Amino acid sequence: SHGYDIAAIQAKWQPIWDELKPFATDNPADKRPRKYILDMFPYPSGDLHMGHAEAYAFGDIAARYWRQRGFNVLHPIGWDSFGLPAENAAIERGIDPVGWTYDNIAQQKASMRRYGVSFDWSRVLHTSDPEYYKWTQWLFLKLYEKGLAYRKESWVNWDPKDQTVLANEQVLPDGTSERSGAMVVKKKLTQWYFRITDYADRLLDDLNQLEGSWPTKVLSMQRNWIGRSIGADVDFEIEGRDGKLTVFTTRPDTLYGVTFMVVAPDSDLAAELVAGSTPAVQEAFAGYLASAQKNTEIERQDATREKTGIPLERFAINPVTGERIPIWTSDYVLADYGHGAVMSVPAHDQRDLDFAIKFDLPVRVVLDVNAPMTGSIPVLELDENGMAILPDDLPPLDPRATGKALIGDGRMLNSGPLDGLSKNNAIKKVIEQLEAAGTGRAAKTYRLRDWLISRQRFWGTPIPIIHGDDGELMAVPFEQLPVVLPPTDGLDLKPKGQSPLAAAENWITVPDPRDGRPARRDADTMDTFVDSSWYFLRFLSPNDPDKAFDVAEAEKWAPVDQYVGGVEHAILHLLYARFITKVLFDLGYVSFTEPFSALLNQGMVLSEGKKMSKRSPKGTTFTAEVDKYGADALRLTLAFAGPPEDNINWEDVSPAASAKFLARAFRLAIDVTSAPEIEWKTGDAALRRQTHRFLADGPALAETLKFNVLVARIMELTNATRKVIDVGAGGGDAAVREAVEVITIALSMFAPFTAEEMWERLGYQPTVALAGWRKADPTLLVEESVTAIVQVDGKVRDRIEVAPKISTDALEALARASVAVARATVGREIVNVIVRAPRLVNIATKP
Ligand code: ANZ
Repeated sequence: SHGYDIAAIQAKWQPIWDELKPFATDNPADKRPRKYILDMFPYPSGDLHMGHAEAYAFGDIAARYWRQRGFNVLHPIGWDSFGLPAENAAIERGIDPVGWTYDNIAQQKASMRRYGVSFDWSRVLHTSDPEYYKWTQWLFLKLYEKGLAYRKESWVNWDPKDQTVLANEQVLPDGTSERSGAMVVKKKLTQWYFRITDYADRLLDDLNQLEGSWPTKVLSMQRNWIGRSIGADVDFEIEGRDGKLTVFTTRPDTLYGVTFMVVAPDSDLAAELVAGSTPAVQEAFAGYLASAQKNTEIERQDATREKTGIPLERFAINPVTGERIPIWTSDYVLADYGHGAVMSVPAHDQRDLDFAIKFDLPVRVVLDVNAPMTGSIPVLELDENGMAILPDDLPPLDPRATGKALIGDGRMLNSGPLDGLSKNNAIKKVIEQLEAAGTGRAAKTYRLRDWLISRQRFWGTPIPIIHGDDGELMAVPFEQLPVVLPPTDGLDLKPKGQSPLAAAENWITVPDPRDGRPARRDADTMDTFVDSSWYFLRFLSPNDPDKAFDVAEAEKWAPVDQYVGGVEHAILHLLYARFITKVLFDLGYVSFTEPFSALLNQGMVLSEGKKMSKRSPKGTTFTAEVDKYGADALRLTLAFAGPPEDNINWEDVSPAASAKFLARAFRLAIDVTSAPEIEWKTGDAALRRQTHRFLADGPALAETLKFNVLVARIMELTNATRKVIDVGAGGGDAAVREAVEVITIALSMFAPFTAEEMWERLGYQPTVALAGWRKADPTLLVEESVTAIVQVDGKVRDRIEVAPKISTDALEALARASVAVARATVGREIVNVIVRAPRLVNIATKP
């Protein structure tokens, strides 16, 4: 039929692709160069939504582009299928999380196939399959062996609704759980951690490698999250105690201005200092700690909050002045940053100043910020030391009176040997002085904390550890992996503060590997971010029963050349995957240190200003749109809407217009194949030039992810081709056929079903996906053209667009090939041709 019936076309081609397997990547003899294009794998919560449709469209465009360029492209998909939504659905509806999960996977898979995504379906993985999580457990044990997985007791974020701990990364700035929305509280628990802080410097420094190929915003979010501060650790003696009080400071230059110390109320140090203090202090402290813990970390860091605190009636000794300094506690100091304690310099730190004013503590200025450094304000007169002579009318340095701490550079004062130095020189000098005395040292501190990976939930990877009855921790022997989850029947999955696995008696009790006496499995499961921290490697040998991934395959394919996914993963997932990659590098399993060479964060699809979800207004869901307009029109709409990183307002785009355009493109193929054969073959020169310009420009547009511009160029070429057909050349013109073939190949990236059908109509075997991007003919790529006039016996018969540098011979050939010239010379003999390239051809004839 000549009609464009997208439903029929979709139904026809997916089974053919299944049979031909053009997207499979398992042929070891394949000599093509490789590309690894990866979409972030989905969580199986119901059917695909518009956000998926967008992300998978972009990943697929990239994958299909590189195939057209002759690459062997690995484009796999799997499911991040452990996690709370399955468990919560199971609890709410009394169903099995396993069934819920795999039903949703089946539905999403069917939708992806309907959408025509060129995944290699032989490499599918699910993180909840024992064949997969066996290797997540292996990874855990590797970290454990290296000392990178450890248990510690500390205050953790507790989600009272989901009854589980959360990583810091999962607590939103307003103090609520990213998952449940409940206000997160603090709870003291013994939990498993991964020592990601050991990798803080590398995680930070290696971001430089990604500059230009990751979004700037993501790079800066990663940098801020790691948050490196450079300064010094300073040790203060404590009266009546052996150990020292060490503080981290970015401003060791202000050491002579310390007038009090503050320890975090929820730190071990505070508890210890209080234990050695008076009963009155102990009582006051208990009350203060309880009230402090009601505040979130975010609130505690809010500099504008009214300061609170109590004195501990304990004293520290300043290592450079020997002064006796009172120790206070206040919740503006955080327990798990630096050493959980600060040396307070109220003259030069706003929080310390607010605290000093509130509790009437002394303020001592040690840096004259009125004193401009030599050369910085040239209008001032300098003294014989090169220092500025200050005018008398400058405001006095009195932060207590102004309420404003003195921030900024200047000249040190009241600071013994540091007097007269600039801030930076004072920092250097005081660190030298402390290091010489053994009371301090240069130090760095990070905002990044170790990664808390235990979860008190059922639907996750069991932690492969056995607890002996003497408290000994033992790795589950490798041969016993995977530690498979028990069946859910009979298990109460309701959150109760400890893992439901603890109640699975037959499962939890195991023989002690040392002596066979009864021991217990660890009842917690791992954060699902552990599952997704290494999945991109499992795709390389997804069915290998003997190892997590094949090192040789990793050499061939990894790292990922183009990663595509949402900006919501800008911190968590990417940071963890980067960390695990570095650990695997150190263990010798991979030869690269960054997993994702390039990253695209697609924008959001919005409807009426809100993120489109499964429950979007007007019934616009993924499935409804595909039903209505077809997969190709939906893909094209998303690609054409704007730059891929921009948000799309669904009200501003038109899948109906996309469908119409595809029908127009399709009609070109029909016109080409149904046109009568014509003799002349050179074809419309202007169209050829436009086609080859398109071929020349397309790759750069695709490689810089300017997919919307590429679509616009396809539309342009389609319109130009239509015009040439309609003004008379018809579909038989050689330039028209060439253009239509090029359009079809380009369209295969965006509208694979339609393009496949066009390709077949044009007389080719499937699949257009491997047709290959054609080479542009450089002679047709001249920037501008000039119009050559062709005269026959003095009469203008044709005008042709030609390259300004066209040769005499080429111009003569074009003129002789002109349909108009042919008509004008019917039955006559050409006796002379004069060519003045590029402007004129004069043909003389006689009967
Ligand atoms: C003395 C000082 C004097 C400081 C001065 C600043 C200005 P960033 O840059 O964020 O790393 N600090 C250290 N540990 C802390 C904790 N656990 N909770 C709250 N604050 C803490 O901040 C480093 C500075 O934050 C450190 O330098 C310390 O105060 C404070 F004029 O030490 B400073």
